[in-house]
Amino acid sequence: MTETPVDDVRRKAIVMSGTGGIWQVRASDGDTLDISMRGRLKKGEDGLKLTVGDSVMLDQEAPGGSWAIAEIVPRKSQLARRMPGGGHGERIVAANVDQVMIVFAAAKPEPHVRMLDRFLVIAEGNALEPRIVINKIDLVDEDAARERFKDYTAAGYSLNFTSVKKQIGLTELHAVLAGRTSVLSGPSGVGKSSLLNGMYPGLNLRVGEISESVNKGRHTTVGAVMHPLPDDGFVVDTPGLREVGMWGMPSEHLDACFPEFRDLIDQCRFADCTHLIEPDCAVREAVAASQISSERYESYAKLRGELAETEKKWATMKTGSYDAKKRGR
Ligand SMILES: Nc1nc2c(ncn2[C@@H]2O[C@H](COP(=O)(O)OP(=O)(O)O)[C@@H](O)[C@H]2O)c(=O)[nH]1
Ligand SMILES: [Mg+2]
Ligand SMILES: [Zn+2]
Repeated sequence: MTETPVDDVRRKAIVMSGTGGIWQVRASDGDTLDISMRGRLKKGEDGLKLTVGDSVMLDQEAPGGSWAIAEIVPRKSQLARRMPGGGHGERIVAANVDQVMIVFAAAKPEPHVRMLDRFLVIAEGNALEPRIVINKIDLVDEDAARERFKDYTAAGYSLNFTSVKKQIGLTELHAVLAGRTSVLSGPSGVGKSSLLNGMYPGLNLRVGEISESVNKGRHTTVGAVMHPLPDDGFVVDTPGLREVGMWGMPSEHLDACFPEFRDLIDQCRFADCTHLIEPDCAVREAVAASQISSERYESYAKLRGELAETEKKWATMKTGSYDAKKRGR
């Protein structure tokens, strides 16, 4: 059963969690180790900072000695939190992610579609496939719940409707997670931990924790934790995902983050159409003809405004007036 190490002195592993320079990694033979990085890597000379989900090579300084992370294998994808100005302050939430599961409750707490759209844009902006999970359907009429989220089906998203309490949709969701690395996101209290426990009883995650709102600052520094699944997949639990911004995204890229807009963008009269005020805008025409949901369009308009605001602020900082203000304090 045990996989042979890559060679006598090197082993392949995946980073599961990490704090204060000590990383918990899972070797390909299933061993879990608490280890640190070789000094050379700590400085990030290859421009990569280690994060949960990273695939790494371990080695031993001397035969029989302790293992350390010697190399980070290039990522195939990542979920990043970006700050204005490109690389500035970029923080990677998780690496090698296959899909982002966005979990909302059908009720308790009431789903906010504006917030759902924000989560979708974060995933789209990172070129990751989002999927939507609507949990707690035992609290509402299932048909009404499907009707309520029909804009998302129309936009091309896959939805799973679940109830941990009544054991609805768990087998389907389980199949979606198997063999893949998924980031679980969504507001607190929607049942993310309950869903994972329902599908994988061995995980024993704490339910009903209000960690996210109470200890926000602390939890964002602690960061994401990855759990291995019995069927070869991984699930990343990220307490702070709500804080993961899309604020670094250039505002002109936002339209492409709404899949139902994509085919129309080229049909606007102006190549740089913002889809807010221009004449002959194919996106607004589609909204007027009810081919695009006006709710989704409202989300777009609101987020576009936010991104433009951030860009303006950032431009002011760059020109030095921000520094001048700071010195004046
Ligand atoms: N009625 C109902 N309650 C649920 C369901 N799933 C979770 N809950 C409850 O919702 C609360 C929050 O669940 P939790 O898993 O901690 O949510 P998380 O913050 O998203 O991880 C707990 O009291 C759960 O018992 C469900 O399908 N139906
Ligand atoms: Mg939880
Ligand atoms: Zn347009």
